[in-house]
Amino acid sequence: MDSLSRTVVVGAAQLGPIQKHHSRAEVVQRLISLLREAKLRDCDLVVFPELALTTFFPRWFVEDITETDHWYESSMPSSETQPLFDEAKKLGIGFCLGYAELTAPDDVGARHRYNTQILVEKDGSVVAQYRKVHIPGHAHHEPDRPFQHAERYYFEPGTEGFGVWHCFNGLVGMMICNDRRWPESYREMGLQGVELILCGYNTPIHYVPDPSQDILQGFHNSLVMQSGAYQNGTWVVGVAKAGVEEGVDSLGQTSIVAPSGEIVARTLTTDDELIVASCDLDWCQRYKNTLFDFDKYRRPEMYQRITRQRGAIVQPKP
Ligand code: CDV
Repeated sequence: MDSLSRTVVVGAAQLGPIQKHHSRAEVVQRLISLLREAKLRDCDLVVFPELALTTFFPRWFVEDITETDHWYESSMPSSETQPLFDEAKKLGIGFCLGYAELTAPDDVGARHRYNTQILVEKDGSVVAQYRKVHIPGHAHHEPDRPFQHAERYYFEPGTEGFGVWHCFNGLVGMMICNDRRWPESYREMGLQGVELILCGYNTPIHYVPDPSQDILQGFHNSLVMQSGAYQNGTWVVGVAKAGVEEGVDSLGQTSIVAPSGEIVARTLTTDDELIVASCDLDWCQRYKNTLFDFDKYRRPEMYQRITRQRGAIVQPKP
């Protein structure tokens, strides 16, 4: 990382499947191997997928949610994840990690469950935590499905929105998986000047509510990240947990997308695989200061004008 050029060398560390019987210790060793490879390739920052410490457990439904507490992290780092933090600090590499978070009891004794990503600087300091806003899937058991996607049972939506943080010589934001399909995620960060968006995902190839979308999974993944990057003049790093996990085939195609909307690096496998790109954060200004000069060209006063007049804004579902 060069403070004059503002180039950040980013590693997107795709993971192959994590099966149910794989222990945290085994997974953390895989993450550490990827960190070491990233060091050899001069990375400043390594991005891991959504729920990178466990199998994608929302594919199973259980009546008593507390039986699933072992899939969640109640502290970060914990004794099991501390070796990852130690290794990253020793190597002088920052990282972004997705995991299931179980909070400490609040004022009324309730514990909350979030789909979370943490961002750690090269010196080991925690920059920020982001909690997934757009929670897909369903909240109740749907026995006719070949597999569940019960994220709405296992996670509450985050309430803190889409922040951006000064770190890695730039302005960095986070989102998680389904967030990447929503223009609002990028725009919220774009309006704050974001230059690098980090996103982990688990995307089953088979989309149960509409299987006609299965063949389009790769296309839609690229479509949303490329347009989000271009329309907001930002780098986007999308990192998959890929391959056949507990019988469910998931998309790879981990990608690093430039502010031009071009994919500059993409994985070739559905295994553990590191791709690397030198991300020049000053490249963002070429788009932010020209076609997408928000101050000059955006027309916020026009947006939602008609829908507000007609009272036709779609309200969030309870
Ligand atoms: N983990 C996810 O958020 N997955 C969704 C699937 C369910 C569509 C995704 O947007 O990839």
